[in-house]
Amino acid sequence: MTERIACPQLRTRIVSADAAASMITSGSTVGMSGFTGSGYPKAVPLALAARIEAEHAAGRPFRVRIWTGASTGPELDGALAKADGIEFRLPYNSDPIAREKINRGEMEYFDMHLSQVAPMAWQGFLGPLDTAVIEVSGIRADGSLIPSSSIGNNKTWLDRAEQIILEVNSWQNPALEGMHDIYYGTALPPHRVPIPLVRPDDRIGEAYFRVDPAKIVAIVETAAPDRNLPFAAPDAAAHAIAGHLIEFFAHEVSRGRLPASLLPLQSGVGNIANAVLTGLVSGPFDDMTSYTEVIQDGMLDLLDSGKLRMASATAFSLSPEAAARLNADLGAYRDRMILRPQEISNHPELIRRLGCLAMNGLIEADIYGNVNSTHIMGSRIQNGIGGSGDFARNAYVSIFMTPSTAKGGKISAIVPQASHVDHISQDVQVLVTEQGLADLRGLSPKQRATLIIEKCAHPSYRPMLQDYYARARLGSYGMQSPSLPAEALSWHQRFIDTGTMLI
Ligand code: 0RQ
Repeated sequence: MTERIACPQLRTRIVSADAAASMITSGSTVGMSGFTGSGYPKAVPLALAARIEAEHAAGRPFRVRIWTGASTGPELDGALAKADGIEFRLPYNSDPIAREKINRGEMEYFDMHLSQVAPMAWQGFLGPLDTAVIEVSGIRADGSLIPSSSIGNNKTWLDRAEQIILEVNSWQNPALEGMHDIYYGTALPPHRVPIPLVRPDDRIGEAYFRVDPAKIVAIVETAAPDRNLPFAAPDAAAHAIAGHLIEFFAHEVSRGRLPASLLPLQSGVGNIANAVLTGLVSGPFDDMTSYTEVIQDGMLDLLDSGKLRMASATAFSLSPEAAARLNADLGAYRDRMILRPQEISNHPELIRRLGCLAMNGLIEADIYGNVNSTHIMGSRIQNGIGGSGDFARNAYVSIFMTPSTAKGGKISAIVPQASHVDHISQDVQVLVTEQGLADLRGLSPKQRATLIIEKCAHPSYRPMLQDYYARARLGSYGMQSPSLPAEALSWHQRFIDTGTMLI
């Protein structure tokens, strides 16, 4: 296993996970690798959680502040949250135990645009970073690091941290080497220059992380798999949404508003986004590219079908089956995939230049097309905004999609007023449910409302929305975006009180 560590000087720093965890102090800030269940450290966080539990049992407080790329796995967020060891978390969480702590008010959570994490850390807005805990797939003879299955904010954590703990994971496929593109040209204003990427397949950086070896205080060897959750098999709603979208793209091509191979695809997290990618396998578009945040199962299907020429992202987000498929034949995919730092995969400058087609999931949208991606009933966090804002605001076409109802029909995804807004109506150009697609480009709020209710709402809620909107048009204080403030959130209150939005 030690053959993964080709630098003799660094081999002397191999220690146990417990020894490495003992170097992390209570109250400190720890920047960990990890992005959607890929490339997160798997041994040190577990050892840290055990240490925290022991400290708590002895009556001593011990909590840390955790920064990552995005979500991670149960060994990191799950274990540390269970140990009540996370005082503060950024920038994204989807772990159920951590989610519960956050929603009980027991953990502070800064849910932020993923492209902004590294710049904000450099700007000094987030405070100092004490320790970096980074999974890599190997260490080269010159001490540079071979990244693993996600890049996320690792470059920034390695550069900014006072001390570094590395996990060298021999489970990671050695064929990952060379797939990464680490761009070292970012700077703070007034020294920023254009990022020299003009096509999704451009390589603008290096295949390895640079690191100051003097900062590496511990190296832990592991052989544990990434743990991503399986995707749900696409249901009828997902198929219908995919169908509407493919029809929309074909229409845009026929009108000369999109090239025949479309523009670089960005596909968000979740089951629906994954199903849409799978749907494109049987669509009419060839030679597609993707400039996105994660490579999920559907993206792999598209690559396999030959319809997708290449994919650029910051991480893999694959079900265990798809991860096995990729690992069995990684060499064959290698030249068609690039993993980059998340400040580059999600960079507004690049998304705008490339003209990405952004497709993201949502929790609810209101009749004007304001989108809530994060908060259930306005107060309970589901996951976080993730990269959806980076892409939505800067996309060539910004698309949001959802089943028209949730929780077996008890919740309408189209509501009079969103209970929380992540994406303002100006950043939402197309809204799709299984009922239909509303092309909102160039429409005023009242035109949008009519179309969204007609095309996207579920038949059991459509008459209720029509009734609300008709009364709002009669009784509203202003007529630009008619609303009845006392009633606008009553659907949510009804759900909280009775368990359904239906009357
Ligand atoms: O809850 O698991 O308890 O049943 O939310 O919902 O329908 O499975 O949808 O997996 O596509 O996720 C917005 C959460 C959609 C996701 C969201 C409940 C529902 C279920 C999941 P259960 P579905 P998806 C980065 C892109 C923000 C981050 C982002 C997300 C659970 O897309 O996190 O966009 N987005 N990143 O029951 C109450 C509602 C609900 C609701 C859904 N209205 N009320 N519960 N749920 N709607 C960019 C990249 O490139 C990756």
